[in-house]
Amino acid sequence: MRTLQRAVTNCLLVQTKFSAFSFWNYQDVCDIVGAKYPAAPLGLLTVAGLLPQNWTFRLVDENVEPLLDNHLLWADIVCTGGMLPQQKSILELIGRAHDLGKIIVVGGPDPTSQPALYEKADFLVLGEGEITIPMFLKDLQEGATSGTYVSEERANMLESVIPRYDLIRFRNYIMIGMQFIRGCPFNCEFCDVIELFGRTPRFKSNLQILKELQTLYDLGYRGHIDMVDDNFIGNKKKVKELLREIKAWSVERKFPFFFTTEASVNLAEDDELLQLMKECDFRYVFLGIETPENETLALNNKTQNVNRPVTEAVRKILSYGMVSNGGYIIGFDSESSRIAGNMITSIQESGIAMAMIGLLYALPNTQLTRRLEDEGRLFYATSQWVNDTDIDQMTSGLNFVTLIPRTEILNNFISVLDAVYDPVHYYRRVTYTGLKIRPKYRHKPTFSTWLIYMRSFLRVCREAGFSRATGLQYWKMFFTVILRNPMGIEAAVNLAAMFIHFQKQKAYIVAATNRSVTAMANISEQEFNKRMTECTPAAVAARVGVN
Ligand code: B12
Ligand code: SF4
Repeated sequence: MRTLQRAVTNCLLVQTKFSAFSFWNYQDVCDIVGAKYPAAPLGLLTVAGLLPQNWTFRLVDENVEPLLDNHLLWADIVCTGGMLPQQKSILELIGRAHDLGKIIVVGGPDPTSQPALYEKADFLVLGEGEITIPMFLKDLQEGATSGTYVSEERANMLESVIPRYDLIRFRNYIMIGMQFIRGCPFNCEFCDVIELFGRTPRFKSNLQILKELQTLYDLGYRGHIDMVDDNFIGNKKKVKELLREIKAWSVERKFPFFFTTEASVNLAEDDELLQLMKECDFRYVFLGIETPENETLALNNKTQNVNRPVTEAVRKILSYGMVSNGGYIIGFDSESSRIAGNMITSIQESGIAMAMIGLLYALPNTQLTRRLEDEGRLFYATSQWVNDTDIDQMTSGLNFVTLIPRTEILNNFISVLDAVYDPVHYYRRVTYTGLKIRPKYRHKPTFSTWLIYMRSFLRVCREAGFSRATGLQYWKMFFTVILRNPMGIEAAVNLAAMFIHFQKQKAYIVAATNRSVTAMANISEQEFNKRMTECTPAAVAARVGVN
């Protein structure tokens, strides 16, 4: 084999497929706005920035276009990686690359958490690429044909590279990701972020973020940037400094971008921070709410949410022009028998339209997984792709012996989804958002983008306004908001568009969960748990053919 480092190396980066029925794959909305997939593959763009810049790169995102044999044949080296739901597609790609005689390098969160599953890859470059890619390149230069690279060391974010944003077609995506922080100071039991990235938040420099913004600007990108941080406000002092700089940069360039991010609920307690976010044109914030029950929050170490009234927080955030989305989990050991009702009430009262409700999933390599393993309650099979099941929090959660009867949890899950994604209830939350929001959008679309917005708006009117399920609700919401708070109509129509995806996704999840409930009726819970816990890692690995 020729030494790849010395030759002109053709490097193919492949973002493999996600499940079509994920909460996050709002394909209908992509179709409406003329995109192909919601989010660009930031991990691989960063990897491209870390590899030798004399290599020739090509990126194929299978969520956007098919991966052809010709793409693979062009490559000297194939790089891929990603999350748990991509496990099946990554394993398939390893086989396909090998069939065509190609070297394949695998990295990213799932391979880092479960390396044994990916051992057929030639190179496993795990953890943070900033640390392990140089180790891999050194070996490659010395003629290595395989290897595994791990490191306890954390990357110095002050030395970050600029992701190779030039490798994607912007129009394929609704948003482009950018990362400011890695790590989170909190300690939620179910969270893998603190295992992968640590509990001390590490920041890029403000200058680095401005360079990344400038790169996107120079490449001609305009529009939506998602700050992919797990908790953008993990260090409020730092983030305020950054926001002041982003604001000055944006003013000079007439606000080419608007932003979304994830934050903890205590965002609502800091008016200065909210004001700065508003001035930079932040439009959506994802809040990890998890459960309305304080005892459960406390038992899962999510103490930062205990006694924090979500309804007030959401109202406050709306008053600064930002829509809150929320993440919720069902299936905690300690949740009460009233959890379904409590969650529905909490979501309805808060007015959070986009509520991502999942079943508790013990992600590999978390405190929760280790505890369940110690207690003999973990199902190994469900963190590994077996048969044709998607690995998704909504369809394959509860990968452990539950203390509350499983069927009860599944029925609670169905009740919450049915209620929250009932058109009347959903549109009530959209109307609330539309009436309460006080936006001052700084980013103004170009004329051609404005035309796309108008076309998208007409499509939403057609699909939501003339649908039997939502027509009445849509027009009622539309006229209420436009007459009483016209500045809220854009946010409200966007949320209405999302419902086109949510109603299909809900139907899929409810049907899948009902199938699980039916299956449970034919087997005792004890027998089910016995079978699942007996499926050891080695047995599962043998079934998926990884060793
Ligand atoms: C943004 C984000 C999303 C976004 C966008 C995803 C996208 N397409 O870009 C959305 C909201 C859609 C999303 C959804 C989900 N996510 Co998510 N997400 C993230 C988040 C917060 C940031 C990812 C990111 O862009 N990071 C920045 C880049 C630069 O880092 P990176 O991708 O890790 O890449 C680095 C290394 O991993 C490595 N690397 C990566 N790939 C490769 C490849 C090679 C060859 C090499 C050498 C190295 C390498 O090098 C890079 C530089 O260091 C992470 C948490 C985190 N802090 O990373 C979770 C995270 C990746 N998500 C996760 C999960 C579980 C999900 C969901 C399944 C459920 C959920 N939590 O909502 C869904 C499924 C999505 C779907 N479409 O079906 C887990 C993955 C756990 C696992 N073991 O796989 C994470 C780690 C945390 C979490 N619990 O949420 N997610
Ligand atoms: S706040 Fe979010 S990112 Fe931080 S530990 Fe908890 S779940 Fe993880």
